[in-house]
Amino acid sequence: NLTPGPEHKFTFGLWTVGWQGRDPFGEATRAPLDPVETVTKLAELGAYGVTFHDDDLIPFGSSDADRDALIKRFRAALDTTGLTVPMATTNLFTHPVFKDGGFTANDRDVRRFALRKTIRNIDLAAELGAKVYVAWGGREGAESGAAKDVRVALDRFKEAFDLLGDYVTEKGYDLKFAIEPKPNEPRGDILLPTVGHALAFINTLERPELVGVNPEVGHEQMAGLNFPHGIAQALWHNKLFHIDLNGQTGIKYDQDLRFGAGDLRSAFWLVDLLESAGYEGPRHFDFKPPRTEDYDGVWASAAGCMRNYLILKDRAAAFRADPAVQEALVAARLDQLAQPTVAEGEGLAGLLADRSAYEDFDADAAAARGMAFEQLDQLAMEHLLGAR
Ligand code: 3MF
Ligand code: MG
Ligand code: MG
Ligand code: MG
Repeated sequence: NLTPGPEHKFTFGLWTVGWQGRDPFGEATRAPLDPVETVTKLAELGAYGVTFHDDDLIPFGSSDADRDALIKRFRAALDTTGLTVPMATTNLFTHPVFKDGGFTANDRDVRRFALRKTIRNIDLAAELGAKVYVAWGGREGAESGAAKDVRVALDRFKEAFDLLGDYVTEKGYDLKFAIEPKPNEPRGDILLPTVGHALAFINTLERPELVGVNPEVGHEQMAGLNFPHGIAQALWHNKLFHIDLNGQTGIKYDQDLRFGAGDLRSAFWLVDLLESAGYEGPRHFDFKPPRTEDYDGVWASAAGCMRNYLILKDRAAAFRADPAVQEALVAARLDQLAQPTVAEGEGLAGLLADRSAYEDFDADAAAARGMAFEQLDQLAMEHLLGAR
């Protein structure tokens, strides 16, 4: 079934299909998109939900009356279409006031403003039923050494998440936070640059259970990392609270290609992982339809994200169901990897007493065993290419 529907939990940011194509070298190539039109169109295409930064829905500096009116017509569109809002986030990067960051700006008044701006949108997120609040610290970073005392900035970063955790707890909101790592762009270097950095940081918080990660395909690949490996570790820590799906071809600027474009093999292993691990969160697309496209191209690109996910899901299921693959997995000894190295009951003493583990172990014979990984990987390739 390659037709997207709400059961697939596909979601899109207002800022994705709404990207007007402004880049560092060129002006917008598309007219602004009304959030109500986005909601209507995404519902038609089979999406489950829509996500937004505060400023995507309510332009920065709007009056309270304008804000209320904008929220009201957005809500009406959600009610009409049945689209949900599973996640919301804060824009702490566009306005020049955030040029040195939000939660870790050197200027204390800017940090206090960033917290208040976030809290205001958290109230709206909770009202709209969001379960996850994403925090991408795009401007939390530096271009030069002495400009940012990173250890002190991390104190401020922790302070911010501790305060936000206090806030949602006091309010009784059923809302968790997801930190979105990115190595660079727009800052020369961004704090919490990868999934691993973010996971370690979360352990220092007062309420670590409230905070997980929102990894983005392209962001990890910009750092040359294996995205499915990062996702596997986030899942292993029970910290995959949300995900940003898109496409990227290697270490370069943040391309935000439609999902499935870019590194296709990595996308295949990612879908295989999400589906076999039972990830239940939204499949959220954070992509940018290239600025070459008009609105027909934008909607074709959005539809392509969902269709590519479903095609890959189908290919991954066929791969897992193939008896030849199951044999190849055994030949590659995945079943052995699943066994504890020291058996239960055997204990450390058993290992130390086992002469076959060391004194009589034939390292050369073990070294001579092939791992049979190439046969296994070729089967995956053939499933991915539709040759099996
Ligand atoms: C930038 C991003 C962001 C985040 C968003 C939080 C503008 O590279 O990926 O998109 O995803 O701010 O959801
Ligand atoms: Mg991004
Ligand atoms: Mg990106
Ligand atoms: Mg993102």
